[in-house]
Amino acid sequence: MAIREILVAPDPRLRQVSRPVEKVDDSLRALMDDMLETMYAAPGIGLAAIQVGVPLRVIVMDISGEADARQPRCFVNPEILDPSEETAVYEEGCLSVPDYYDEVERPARCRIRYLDYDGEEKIEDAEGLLATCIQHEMDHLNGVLFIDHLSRLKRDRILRRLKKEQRLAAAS
Ligand code: K1U
Ligand code: ZN
Repeated sequence: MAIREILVAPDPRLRQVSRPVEKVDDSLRALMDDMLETMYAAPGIGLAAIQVGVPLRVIVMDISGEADARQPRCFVNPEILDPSEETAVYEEGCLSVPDYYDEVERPARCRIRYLDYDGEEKIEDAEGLLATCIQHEMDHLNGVLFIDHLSRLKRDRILRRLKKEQRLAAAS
């Protein structure tokens, strides 16, 4: 297993639409293992493959909040079904938008259809943090960042700050 580099906005690779996985095999499981290790090290509660530069429809997640009782989860080719009319607001962060958190409103509940780590099809009802996190990660698979849900003023300010930090880091 290996910790991979996480892409930071405004890296244009984060704007790609990821392609479906054809087969859940050992090489995909190696990618998911690396993604989990990268997510735990960051630390974060979710990660989409495109955040480590791989444009495949793969998400890993652990929303347990338990460092000594991890509950890693993998979602391959996930689909969101039946998003609720009712919405919920959650203060989101993103490993590709470091050091910024803001409130985003999304459907409060949804159903998720996906393949798991072993390639088994699953259907699951999601609410609370699971619903928020899966929708945030699904956005990544479609080239969308959580800052796209904010005002243009806020988004431009964040992107300016990130560009400046990257300029300074490259110069040092
Ligand atoms: O970049 C990502 O997609 C990961 C992101 C997931 C997420 C967080 C909050 C709402 C929706 C989606 C993160 O994990 S940001 C870091 C974070 O939330 C966290 C870090 C350490 C402990 C607890 C939470
Ligand atoms: Zn994110």
